[in-house]
Amino acid sequence: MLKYRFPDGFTWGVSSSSYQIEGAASQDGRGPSIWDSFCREPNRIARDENGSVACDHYNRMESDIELIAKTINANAYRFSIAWPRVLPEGEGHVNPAGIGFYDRLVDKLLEQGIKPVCTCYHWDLPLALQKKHGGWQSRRVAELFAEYCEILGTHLGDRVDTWCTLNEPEVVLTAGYRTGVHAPGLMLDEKGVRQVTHHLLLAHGLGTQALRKSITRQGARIGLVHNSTSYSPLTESAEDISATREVFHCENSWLLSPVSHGVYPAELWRELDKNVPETEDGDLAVIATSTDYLGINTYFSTAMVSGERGEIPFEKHYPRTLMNWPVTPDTLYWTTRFVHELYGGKKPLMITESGSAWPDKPQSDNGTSVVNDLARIVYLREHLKGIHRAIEEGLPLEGYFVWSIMDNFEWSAGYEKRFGLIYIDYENQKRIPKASAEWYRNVIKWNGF
Ligand code: IFM
Repeated sequence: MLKYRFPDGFTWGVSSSSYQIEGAASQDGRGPSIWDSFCREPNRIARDENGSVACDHYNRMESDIELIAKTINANAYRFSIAWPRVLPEGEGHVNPAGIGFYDRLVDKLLEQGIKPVCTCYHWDLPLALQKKHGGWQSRRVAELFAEYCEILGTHLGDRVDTWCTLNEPEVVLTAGYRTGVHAPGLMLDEKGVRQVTHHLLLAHGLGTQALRKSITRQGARIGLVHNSTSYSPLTESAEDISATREVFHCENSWLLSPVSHGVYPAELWRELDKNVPETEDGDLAVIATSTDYLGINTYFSTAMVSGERGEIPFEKHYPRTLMNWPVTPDTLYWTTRFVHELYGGKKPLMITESGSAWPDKPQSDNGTSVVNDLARIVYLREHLKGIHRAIEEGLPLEGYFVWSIMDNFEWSAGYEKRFGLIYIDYENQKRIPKASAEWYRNVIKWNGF
């Protein structure tokens, strides 16, 4: 008997991204990305690791997809396209082998009965665009992103089920252009960072329009993937909920208000004063181009109460993952609820990433290697309860994607932080489905737990 039953047709997915798993960095005409060059700078990445081999997914794609189908039976797979694989210079010449890879990937997914969910940009900008234009500092790159999206739509738009324009613009601009801990490693001033923000939002709008124009599959959906800065009320008193909603809005509205309502928050604009970005007439209408769903990535939330105490220092009370992120399962319920109330309207929502890193290690069980990642199972189970509550209360949440299908290159943290449902032995590229893969497979099979 299931205690948590999900609606028929609920999307159970798994997620990945190109630079984190593909490897094959200079194979078949792929151009360099900003991450290839960033990883070569000493001390940028833990142990000076890089994604040039990663999970070698580029060369193992067919068997990887078969493994996903066999061991997890997910009904959707969210992957990203490496822009420099398709357009080695970021513009101009299309690399047939690059687009061919994604063509085969989409076909393979469909053959295995898995919906393709395609992210156009998950951070691996062609290096040529960084060198020539300064990356997202330039409005031109937003326009070139639209041209790239049109190429993707033209080649894959007859089969891809769901499109994500950008993955987590907030991380791109904060880590890439403010703190410099991600490629391209810049530390711009306030005005520079706001300009990058505006160009990313514009890229999302222009990319949406380009996809809309070029895709032919009936019912295909387009949306943005936003990583929410999440807050949950410590108690469910009306005061705590309303104080938390307010903080949530402050932290997320500068990206989601323009996308959902076509305005930058007036208060933020006032505070920015001379640091407001350069914009052109009509930009906000482009940014707010209608989309079909909103993707949310959330990993943890901060507990809030009303009144002077505000943010609660939860650190002491919660277990932490290997990322040192607190385990706060109610983030999924509250994030969904606040996004819906503040920005969603009737729009369907999907959790496009949720997951945890643990120090997973294979053990021998009668000669077979197994990975007993019980902490991940508990994490998933508790988080899915939040999703279930959101659906029970009528919030339009239609899908959930585990980050990640397999262990991978966790950006500046390198390979140590393992997020996967499938363990990767980087010495020999052996794949070992973890216990959590089997647990998730059963959730999918029963459509609940
Ligand atoms: O690995 C990342 C992913 O690329 C974007 N979202 C968060 C994940 C975990 O840090």
